[in-house]
Amino acid sequence: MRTLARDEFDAFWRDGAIVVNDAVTPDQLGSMCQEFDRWVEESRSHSTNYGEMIDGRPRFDLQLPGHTAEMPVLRRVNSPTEVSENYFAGAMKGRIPEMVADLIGPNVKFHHSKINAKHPGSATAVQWHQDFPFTPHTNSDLVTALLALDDVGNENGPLIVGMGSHLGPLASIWKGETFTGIADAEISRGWEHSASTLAMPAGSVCLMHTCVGHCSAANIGKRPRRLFIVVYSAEDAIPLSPNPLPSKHEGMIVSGHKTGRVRSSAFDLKLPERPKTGSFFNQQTGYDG
Ligand SMILES: O=C(O)CCC(=O)C(=O)O
Repeated sequence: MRTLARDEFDAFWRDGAIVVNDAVTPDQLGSMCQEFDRWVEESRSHSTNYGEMIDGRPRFDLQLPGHTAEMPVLRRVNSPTEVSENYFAGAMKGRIPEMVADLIGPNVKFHHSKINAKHPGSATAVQWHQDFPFTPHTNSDLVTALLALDDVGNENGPLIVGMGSHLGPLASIWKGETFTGIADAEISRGWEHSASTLAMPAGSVCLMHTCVGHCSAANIGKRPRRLFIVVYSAEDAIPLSPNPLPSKHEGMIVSGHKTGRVRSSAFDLKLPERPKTGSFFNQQTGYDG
Protein backbone atom coordinates (compact mmCIF):
# COMPACT_ATOMS: atom_id res chain seq x y z
CA MET A 1 0.00 0.00 0.00
CA ARG A 2 1.23 3.47 -0.86
CA THR A 3 -0.67 5.78 1.43
CA LEU A 4 -3.11 4.07 3.79
CA ALA A 5 -1.97 2.34 6.97
CA ARG A 6 -2.93 -1.32 7.38
CA ASP A 7 -5.41 -0.51 10.17
CA GLU A 8 -7.12 2.11 7.97
CA PHE A 9 -7.44 -0.45 5.16
CA ASP A 10 -8.90 -3.03 7.58
CA ALA A 11 -11.30 -0.46 9.09
CA PHE A 12 -12.59 0.48 5.62
CA TRP A 13 -13.47 -3.11 4.73
CA ARG A 14 -14.95 -3.75 8.21
CA ASP A 15 -16.98 -0.52 8.62
CA GLY A 16 -17.46 0.63 5.03
CA ALA A 17 -16.11 4.13 5.79
CA ILE A 18 -13.03 5.79 7.28
CA VAL A 19 -11.92 9.38 7.83
CA VAL A 20 -8.29 10.20 7.01
CA ASN A 21 -6.77 13.57 7.95
CA ASP A 22 -4.61 15.79 5.71
CA ALA A 23 -5.88 14.32 2.45
CA VAL A 24 -4.72 17.41 0.55
CA THR A 25 -2.00 19.96 1.37
CA PRO A 26 -2.95 23.16 3.24
CA ASP A 27 -2.16 25.11 0.03
CA GLN A 28 -4.51 22.93 -2.01
CA LEU A 29 -7.25 23.24 0.57
CA GLY A 30 -6.80 27.04 0.64
CA SER A 31 -7.00 27.23 -3.16
CA MET A 32 -10.16 25.12 -3.28
CA CYS A 33 -11.83 27.31 -0.65
CA GLN A 34 -10.77 30.50 -2.46
CA GLU A 35 -12.14 29.16 -5.72
CA PHE A 36 -15.46 28.36 -4.08
CA ASP A 37 -15.56 31.87 -2.56
CA ARG A 38 -14.96 33.29 -6.04
CA TRP A 39 -17.92 31.27 -7.38
CA VAL A 40 -20.07 32.60 -4.54
CA GLU A 41 -19.15 36.17 -5.54
CA GLU A 42 -20.04 35.38 -9.16
CA SER A 43 -23.38 33.88 -8.06
CA ARG A 44 -24.50 37.30 -6.77
CA SER A 45 -25.24 38.36 -10.34
CA HIS A 46 -27.51 35.35 -11.01
CA SER A 47 -31.10 34.77 -9.92
CA THR A 48 -31.52 31.30 -11.47
CA ASN A 49 -29.27 28.27 -11.76
CA TYR A 50 -26.58 28.93 -14.34
CA GLY A 51 -23.52 27.64 -16.17
CA GLU A 52 -23.64 24.50 -18.26
CA MET A 53 -22.54 20.91 -17.82
CA ILE A 54 -21.67 18.86 -20.89
CA ASP A 55 -25.26 17.61 -21.11
CA GLY A 56 -26.71 21.13 -20.93
CA ARG A 57 -27.97 21.06 -17.33
CA PRO A 58 -26.85 23.97 -15.09
CA ARG A 59 -23.49 23.60 -13.33
CA PHE A 60 -24.15 26.09 -10.49
CA ASP A 61 -27.14 25.33 -8.29
CA LEU A 62 -28.60 28.08 -6.07
CA GLN A 63 -30.93 27.72 -3.15
CA LEU A 64 -34.21 29.03 -4.56
CA PRO A 65 -36.03 30.72 -3.03
CA GLY A 66 -33.46 32.11 -0.62
CA HIS A 67 -30.51 33.15 -2.79
CA THR A 68 -30.12 36.91 -3.33
CA ALA A 69 -27.32 39.23 -4.46
CA GLU A 70 -26.92 40.40 -0.86
CA MET A 71 -27.09 36.92 0.69
CA PRO A 72 -25.83 34.46 -1.94
CA VAL A 73 -26.56 30.76 -1.33
CA LEU A 74 -24.62 28.59 -3.77
CA ARG A 75 -25.44 25.07 -2.64
CA ARG A 76 -23.92 22.88 -5.33
CA VAL A 77 -21.31 22.94 -8.07
CA ASN A 78 -21.58 20.06 -10.52
CA SER A 79 -18.46 18.58 -12.13
CA PRO A 80 -16.05 21.20 -10.70
CA THR A 81 -13.04 19.32 -12.15
CA GLU A 82 -14.11 20.63 -15.57
CA VAL A 83 -13.84 24.29 -14.58
CA SER A 84 -11.13 24.38 -11.93
CA GLU A 85 -7.51 23.24 -12.00
CA ASN A 86 -7.52 23.12 -8.20
CA TYR A 87 -10.41 20.67 -8.01
CA PHE A 88 -9.05 18.71 -10.97
CA ALA A 89 -5.68 18.29 -9.22
CA GLY A 90 -7.32 17.31 -5.90
CA ALA A 91 -9.35 14.59 -7.62
CA MET A 92 -6.81 13.20 -10.07
CA LYS A 93 -3.46 13.43 -8.27
CA GLY A 94 -2.03 13.08 -4.80
CA ARG A 95 -3.22 11.33 -1.68
CA ILE A 96 -6.93 10.89 -2.44
CA PRO A 97 -6.59 8.75 -5.59
CA GLU A 98 -3.61 6.98 -3.98
CA MET A 99 -5.73 5.99 -0.98
CA VAL A 100 -8.55 4.84 -3.26
CA ALA A 101 -6.04 2.73 -5.21
CA ASP A 102 -4.90 1.17 -1.94
CA LEU A 103 -8.54 0.13 -1.36
CA ILE A 104 -9.76 -0.99 -4.80
CA GLY A 105 -6.72 -0.71 -7.08
CA PRO A 106 -4.27 -0.94 -8.57
CA ASN A 107 -6.26 0.29 -11.60
CA VAL A 108 -8.71 3.06 -10.74
CA LYS A 109 -10.74 5.51 -12.84
CA PHE A 110 -12.72 8.68 -12.17
CA HIS A 111 -16.53 8.61 -12.45
CA HIS A 112 -17.94 12.01 -11.39
CA SER A 113 -17.56 14.89 -8.91
CA LYS A 114 -19.52 17.67 -7.23
CA ILE A 115 -19.36 20.13 -4.34
CA ASN A 116 -22.21 20.06 -1.83
CA ALA A 117 -22.48 23.14 0.38
CA LYS A 118 -24.78 23.24 3.37
CA HIS A 119 -25.33 26.73 4.62
CA PRO A 120 -26.31 27.55 8.21
CA GLY A 121 -30.05 27.25 8.60
CA SER A 122 -30.57 25.50 5.27
CA ALA A 123 -32.87 22.49 5.34
CA THR A 124 -30.50 20.20 3.48
CA ALA A 125 -30.65 16.94 5.38
CA VAL A 126 -29.90 14.01 3.09
CA GLN A 127 -31.98 10.87 3.59
CA TRP A 128 -30.57 7.36 4.01
CA HIS A 129 -29.22 5.79 0.83
CA GLN A 130 -26.37 3.78 -0.62
CA ASP A 131 -24.51 5.28 -3.60
CA PHE A 132 -24.38 2.06 -5.65
CA PRO A 133 -28.10 1.99 -6.65
CA PHE A 134 -27.59 5.53 -8.10
CA THR A 135 -24.47 4.47 -10.03
CA PRO A 136 -24.64 0.70 -10.57
CA HIS A 137 -21.57 -0.91 -12.15
CA THR A 138 -20.75 -4.51 -13.04
CA ASN A 139 -19.01 -4.87 -9.67
CA SER A 140 -19.14 -2.83 -6.48
CA ASP A 141 -15.48 -1.78 -6.21
CA LEU A 142 -16.41 1.90 -6.05
CA VAL A 143 -15.36 4.46 -3.47
CA THR A 144 -16.92 7.85 -2.80
CA ALA A 145 -14.33 10.30 -1.43
CA LEU A 146 -15.81 13.23 0.48
CA LEU A 147 -13.22 15.95 1.21
CA ALA A 148 -14.16 18.40 3.99
CA LEU A 149 -13.40 22.00 2.99
CA ASP A 150 -14.59 23.14 6.44
CA ASP A 151 -14.43 21.63 9.91
CA VAL A 152 -17.50 19.42 10.24
CA GLY A 153 -19.01 18.75 13.66
CA ASN A 154 -22.37 17.63 15.04
CA GLU A 155 -24.01 20.98 14.30
CA ASN A 156 -23.16 21.73 10.67
CA GLY A 157 -24.54 18.81 8.71
CA PRO A 158 -22.21 15.85 9.34
CA LEU A 159 -22.28 12.55 7.50
CA ILE A 160 -23.91 9.69 9.39
CA VAL A 161 -22.85 6.19 8.41
CA GLY A 162 -24.40 2.79 9.15
CA MET A 163 -21.15 1.07 10.06
CA GLY A 164 -20.76 -2.30 8.39
CA SER A 165 -23.89 -1.86 6.26
CA HIS A 166 -21.93 -2.38 3.02
CA LEU A 167 -21.85 -6.06 3.97
CA GLY A 168 -25.66 -6.25 4.04
CA PRO A 169 -28.35 -6.04 1.35
CA LEU A 170 -28.83 -3.35 -1.28
CA ALA A 171 -31.83 -1.19 -0.34
CA SER A 172 -34.18 -0.20 -3.13
CA ILE A 173 -34.46 3.54 -3.82
CA TRP A 174 -37.79 3.00 -5.58
CA LYS A 175 -41.15 2.99 -3.84
CA GLY A 176 -43.20 0.86 -6.18
CA GLU A 177 -42.94 2.58 -9.57
CA THR A 178 -41.78 5.90 -8.07
CA PHE A 179 -38.10 6.70 -7.92
CA THR A 180 -37.56 8.36 -4.51
CA GLY A 181 -33.78 8.16 -4.09
CA ILE A 182 -34.45 7.19 -0.46
CA ALA A 183 -33.48 3.75 0.83
CA ASP A 184 -36.20 1.28 1.70
CA ALA A 185 -37.11 2.06 5.34
CA GLU A 186 -37.13 -1.54 6.50
CA ILE A 187 -33.46 -1.85 5.59
CA SER A 188 -32.35 1.65 6.65
CA ARG A 189 -33.86 1.14 10.12
CA GLY A 190 -31.19 -1.54 10.57
CA TRP A 191 -28.47 0.94 9.56
CA GLU A 192 -29.62 3.33 12.29
CA HIS A 193 -28.61 0.78 14.95
CA SER A 194 -24.97 0.95 13.91
CA ALA A 195 -25.00 4.63 12.91
CA SER A 196 -21.95 6.75 13.62
CA THR A 197 -21.73 10.54 13.13
CA LEU A 198 -18.44 11.48 11.50
CA ALA A 199 -16.53 14.50 12.78
CA MET A 200 -14.21 15.74 10.04
CA PRO A 201 -11.52 18.41 10.35
CA ALA A 202 -11.06 20.60 7.26
CA GLY A 203 -8.73 18.80 4.85
CA SER A 204 -9.79 15.32 5.94
CA VAL A 205 -11.48 12.90 3.59
CA CYS A 206 -14.16 10.31 4.26
CA LEU A 207 -13.61 7.27 2.05
CA MET A 208 -16.90 5.49 1.71
CA HIS A 209 -17.69 2.11 0.16
CA THR A 210 -20.40 2.52 -2.48
CA CYS A 211 -22.69 0.05 -0.66
CA VAL A 212 -22.52 1.64 2.78
CA GLY A 213 -25.82 3.12 4.00
CA HIS A 214 -25.44 6.79 4.91
CA CYS A 215 -27.31 10.05 5.32
CA SER A 216 -26.43 13.53 6.54
CA ALA A 217 -27.97 15.94 9.02
CA ALA A 218 -29.25 19.49 8.37
CA ASN A 219 -26.89 22.34 9.17
CA ILE A 220 -28.28 23.75 12.40
CA GLY A 221 -25.02 25.49 13.30
CA LYS A 222 -23.50 28.85 12.43
CA ARG A 223 -20.74 27.66 10.10
CA PRO A 224 -21.03 26.44 6.50
CA ARG A 225 -20.25 22.85 5.56
CA ARG A 226 -18.75 22.27 2.13
CA LEU A 227 -17.77 18.83 0.82
CA PHE A 228 -15.91 18.11 -2.42
CA ILE A 229 -17.21 14.70 -3.45
CA VAL A 230 -15.48 12.45 -5.99
CA VAL A 231 -16.61 8.99 -7.08
CA TYR A 232 -14.02 6.49 -8.31
CA SER A 233 -14.33 2.91 -9.53
CA ALA A 234 -12.04 0.01 -10.24
CA GLU A 235 -11.04 0.17 -13.91
CA ASP A 236 -12.80 -3.14 -14.62
CA ALA A 237 -16.12 -1.97 -13.14
CA ILE A 238 -18.25 -0.87 -16.09
CA PRO A 239 -21.20 1.50 -15.54
CA LEU A 240 -24.67 -0.01 -16.07
CA SER A 241 -26.57 3.28 -16.22
CA PRO A 242 -25.86 6.81 -17.51
CA ASN A 243 -23.66 8.97 -15.28
CA PRO A 244 -25.92 11.23 -13.13
CA LEU A 245 -23.26 13.98 -13.54
CA PRO A 246 -21.61 13.31 -16.89
CA SER A 247 -18.11 14.70 -17.17
CA LYS A 248 -15.52 14.97 -19.88
CA HIS A 249 -13.24 13.34 -17.30
CA GLU A 250 -15.38 10.22 -16.86
CA GLY A 251 -13.19 7.12 -17.24
CA MET A 252 -9.91 8.99 -16.72
CA ILE A 253 -7.35 6.63 -15.18
CA VAL A 254 -6.11 8.07 -11.87
CA SER A 255 -4.01 5.06 -10.85
CA GLY A 256 -2.51 2.12 -12.74
CA HIS A 257 -3.56 1.54 -16.32
CA LYS A 258 -6.38 0.53 -18.65
CA THR A 259 -6.84 -3.22 -19.06
CA GLY A 260 -9.99 -3.26 -21.18
CA ARG A 261 -11.36 -6.06 -18.99
CA VAL A 262 -14.74 -6.29 -17.28
CA ARG A 263 -15.35 -7.96 -13.91
CA SER A 264 -18.86 -8.81 -12.75
CA SER A 265 -20.42 -9.69 -9.43
CA ALA A 266 -23.94 -10.93 -8.80
CA PHE A 267 -26.61 -8.50 -7.57
CA ASP A 268 -30.14 -7.53 -8.41
CA LEU A 269 -31.54 -4.00 -8.45
CA LYS A 270 -33.87 -1.72 -10.40
CA LEU A 271 -31.91 0.75 -12.53
CA PRO A 272 -32.02 4.37 -11.27
CA GLU A 273 -33.76 7.35 -12.79
CA ARG A 274 -31.34 10.05 -13.95
CA PRO A 275 -31.93 13.36 -12.11
CA LYS A 276 -33.59 15.96 -14.38
CA THR A 277 -31.88 18.67 -12.37
CA GLY A 278 -28.25 18.35 -11.34
CA SER A 279 -28.90 16.60 -8.06
CA PHE A 280 -30.30 13.57 -6.32
CA PHE A 281 -31.31 15.81 -3.38
CA ASN A 282 -34.08 17.14 -5.56
CA GLN A 283 -35.12 13.55 -6.28
CA GLN A 284 -35.22 12.82 -2.53
CA THR A 285 -37.34 15.87 -1.81
CA GLY A 286 -39.60 15.42 -4.83
CA TYR A 287 -38.48 18.69 -6.50
CA ASP A 288 -36.70 17.16 -9.49
CA GLY A 289 -38.30 19.27 -12.18
O1 LIG B 1 -23.60 16.28 1.05
C1 LIG B 1 -24.01 15.45 1.84
O2 LIG B 1 -24.24 15.72 3.00
C2 LIG B 1 -24.27 14.02 1.47
C3 LIG B 1 -23.57 13.53 0.28
C4 LIG B 1 -23.97 12.14 -0.05
O3 LIG B 1 -24.65 11.46 0.67
C5 LIG B 1 -23.55 11.56 -1.30
O4 LIG B 1 -22.94 12.25 -2.14
O5 LIG B 1 -23.83 10.35 -1.52
